[in-house]
Amino acid sequence: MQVKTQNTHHEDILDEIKDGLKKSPKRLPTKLFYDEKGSQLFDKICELDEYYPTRTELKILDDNIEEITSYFGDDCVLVELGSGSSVKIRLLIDHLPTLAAYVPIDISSEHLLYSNKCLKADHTGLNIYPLVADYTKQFALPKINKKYKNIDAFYPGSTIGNFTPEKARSFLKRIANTCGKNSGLLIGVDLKKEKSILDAAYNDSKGITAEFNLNILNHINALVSADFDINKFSHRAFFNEDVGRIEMHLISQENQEINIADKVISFAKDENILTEYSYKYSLQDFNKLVEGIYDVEKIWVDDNRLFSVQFLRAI
Ligand code: AVI
Repeated sequence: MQVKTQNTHHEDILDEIKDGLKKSPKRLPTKLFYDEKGSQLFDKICELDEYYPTRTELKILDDNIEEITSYFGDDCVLVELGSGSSVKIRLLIDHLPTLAAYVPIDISSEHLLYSNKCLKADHTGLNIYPLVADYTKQFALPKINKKYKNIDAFYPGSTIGNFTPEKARSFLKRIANTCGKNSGLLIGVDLKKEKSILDAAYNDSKGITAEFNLNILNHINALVSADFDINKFSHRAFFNEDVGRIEMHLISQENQEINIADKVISFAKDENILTEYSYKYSLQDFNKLVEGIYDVEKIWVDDNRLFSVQFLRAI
């Protein structure tokens, strides 16, 4: 299996961190949640009783897989944006018997190689073209040495919600351009719902989401030799109904100064750092978001209308 690498040259993460901490309110790049520990904590979040998105999306896929895969058509190339969802991708691949090629894209080469080794073992004839790339930036698909009819992408988990709507639109435009006119996009989109359900999903009783949020500080300590003490910050997450998003923050428990490389950054007691947005959409909101880029061909939802899986077609 040949692995291609693109666009992952290290932009200066230190500058990104310092720039974010100069803003008011302070903020940190959401992508820094996912070091090894953070990825393990995220896997645990996906299994929590309160965190409904993962199991709900999987059930929607499982219950409707025949109909869902009929939208992909024969001899397609399946592009997976972020290849962390091996159960879901296996379900798709098992129901796409004429699949021409599978292109998993992930920023982590270890992750990509490991999950594809497992997949290859069960699907010996499958043409896999792993691509190490940051799919949130411009990338080019690898050259596929097999005839195919269409390209269809898969973007599960409602990760689209972690972009602001403006950035989500530019991201979707880029994916539609890269995969081409008439390409499909099967996407998971978390829906607006009662505030209490959303608040609980990001404030679980075992404190795993709090640990996940605080871990960003340990990751930064290791990355850029900073000296955050996670015991001096606390987790705060809530659904902001006015703007339709979960906001995750870290709250400074006291007045403190943090060294980050050659800089000293002051935090006042109760000052917050924004670490993540997770936008929730109504079906109408999401239709509006993709307008002019994709047509929404089909929407599947669960019985409680918590989550949606949508098949979009690039215009
Ligand atoms: C990855 N992403 C879709 C998750 C979400 O729900 O926005 C990340 C997450 N943050 C806290 N819990 C889960």
